[in-house]
Amino acid sequence: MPGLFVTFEGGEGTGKTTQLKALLAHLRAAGWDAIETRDPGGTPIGKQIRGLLLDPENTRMAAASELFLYEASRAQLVHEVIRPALDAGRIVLCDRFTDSTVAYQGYGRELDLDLIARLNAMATDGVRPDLTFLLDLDPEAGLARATQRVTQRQERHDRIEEEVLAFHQRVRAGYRAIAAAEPGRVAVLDAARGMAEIEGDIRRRVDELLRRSGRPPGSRVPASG
Ligand code: Z5A
Repeated sequence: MPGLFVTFEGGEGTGKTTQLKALLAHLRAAGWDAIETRDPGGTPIGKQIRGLLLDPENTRMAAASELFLYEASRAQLVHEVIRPALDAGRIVLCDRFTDSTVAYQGYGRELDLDLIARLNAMATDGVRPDLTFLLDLDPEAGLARATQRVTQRQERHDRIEEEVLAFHQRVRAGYRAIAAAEPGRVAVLDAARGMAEIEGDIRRRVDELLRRSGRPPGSRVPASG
């Protein structure tokens, strides 16, 4: 695919959204044709599915229902947003993607990892991230950040945030296993550091990837690797 696909992964409150937006601003300022999206969400259908998934009132949702809803939202996102943008040579920055399902439903809910791999393959239809930033943080610290934000905005924790600490610890272990299995794709970042330091690491990695591509800003990005 001619575009470049970069995903941001990690547990609650690790700073994914903050870092994605900072990279987007940096790339656009440098003249690159970059877009942002999120999984779940990112499409009108995906927004409706996201509402179902995160509603804290949905306490009786079965683990299999949860898995299929995440995959349904992702299939729509790939079909409607990600694949067309990559085909057009754009840079796509996505807040969460397939690794979230492996970490949350596979390691967190302890669903079958082979089944998840097959569903991810079906939902993405061959679209895979070129580069993934994994923001790694102790779940207690991440949940504390999320709680602070929820309190400031007078919101409620969502259904997944309300899971017990042991769940979030399994999710972190899952992410680390993914990174260990795919070190070429997944860059692990210590998310306990200051925002500016993390931002610098991300910029350097992406700028280097773009420089190696040899294209001037604003032009199409050739396939990586
Ligand atoms: N989920 C799943 O189970 N399966 C799947 O397949 C997928 C998802 C795709 C989606 O929520 C939920 O769905 C998620 C996983 C599950 N679980 N939950 N809940 P989401 O992605 O929309 O929400 P989130 O992951 O919970 O994001 P978040 O809490 O918004 O966290 P974040 O994006 O990583 O962080 P942030 O919004 O950038 O920052 C959080 C706060 O920390 C904010 O006040 C920042 O100012 C602050 N912050 C950020 N960086 C720093 C640093 N470095 N130092 C100090 N403070 C910081």
